[in-house]
Amino acid sequence: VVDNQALRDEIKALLKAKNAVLVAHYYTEDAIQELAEETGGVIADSLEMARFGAEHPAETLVVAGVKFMGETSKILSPEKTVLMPTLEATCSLDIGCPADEFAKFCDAHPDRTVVVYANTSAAVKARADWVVTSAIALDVVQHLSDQGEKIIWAPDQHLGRYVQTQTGADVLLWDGACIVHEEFKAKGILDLKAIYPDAAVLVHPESPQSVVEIADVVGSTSQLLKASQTLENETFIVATDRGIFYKMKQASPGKRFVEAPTAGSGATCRSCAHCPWMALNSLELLRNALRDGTDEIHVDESVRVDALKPLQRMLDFKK
Ligand code: CIZ
Ligand code: SF4
Repeated sequence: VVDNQALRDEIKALLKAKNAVLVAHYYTEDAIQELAEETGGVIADSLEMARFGAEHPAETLVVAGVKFMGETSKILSPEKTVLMPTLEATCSLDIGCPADEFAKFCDAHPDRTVVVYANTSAAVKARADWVVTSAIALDVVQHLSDQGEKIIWAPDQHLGRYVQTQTGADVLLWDGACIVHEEFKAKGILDLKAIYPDAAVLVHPESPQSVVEIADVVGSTSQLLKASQTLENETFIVATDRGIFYKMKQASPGKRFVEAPTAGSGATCRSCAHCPWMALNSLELLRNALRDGTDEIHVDESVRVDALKPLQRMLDFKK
């Protein structure tokens, strides 16, 4: 489309003029992921987005994703300007874990180490001992459990239960959920397996336990992407946001990728998974933010300093 092309050209010129780089999540629309690729930015999960943004020399980071990802970038790179296509893009996990209530919960269990998922506000991270993403959650909790530590896990109860099951750690769960992954249904996936018996089932651990139990591979977006490349199967049933298909198809053009159903009522995918907040990111809003400097992320300095500690712990752990 000509209009789209003009918009893309405008964004490319603005990125150069503002010494900015585009950091896009796997769940954003194809056009945004393409643009990140074409302009020397990155398409990544939240862990790699944060790392990339912190290490890149650009003065401005444009973070296409949801708000906690922009905040994480700002926490790690306070000297950089962090823009987002829209600050309205949030996350049900972030919403479901208000900082004041969470602080009370932690205060009531002072003997527990506080581990929070990256999908939280800066203020919640500031109350934590550790921040983890799904790519690193098992390793960190195993490490803590091996040292005899008892844990508070927040906010995603499904990921928390998965981590608890896999590590045997003593985990107290907050009761949050991702509205996208929580909708995947084991029955719908099994119906699809009947059509594609050789398919591998790839599941993000924010999905319910019954879905995790029928997975061939459970992992973060980056781990599922890797599995889609390394496994020999021709067909993959994928239980995560369909935005990931852009990279999966690009990496393995000969393979078939099928969206895991969320309706549970049969093999036809009626309401396929796509995060409504990720979907708010558009080329147009991205252009506006870059052009006008709107939708800039600000994090209170005292919160930032406290949130940096558990985040840095995660980044150092992985090295
Ligand atoms: O579901 C999300 O928001 C994910 C997978 C975030 C991330 O860690 O990349
Ligand atoms: Fe949050 Fe789920 Fe959307 Fe990810 S997919 S940003 S966890 S609501």
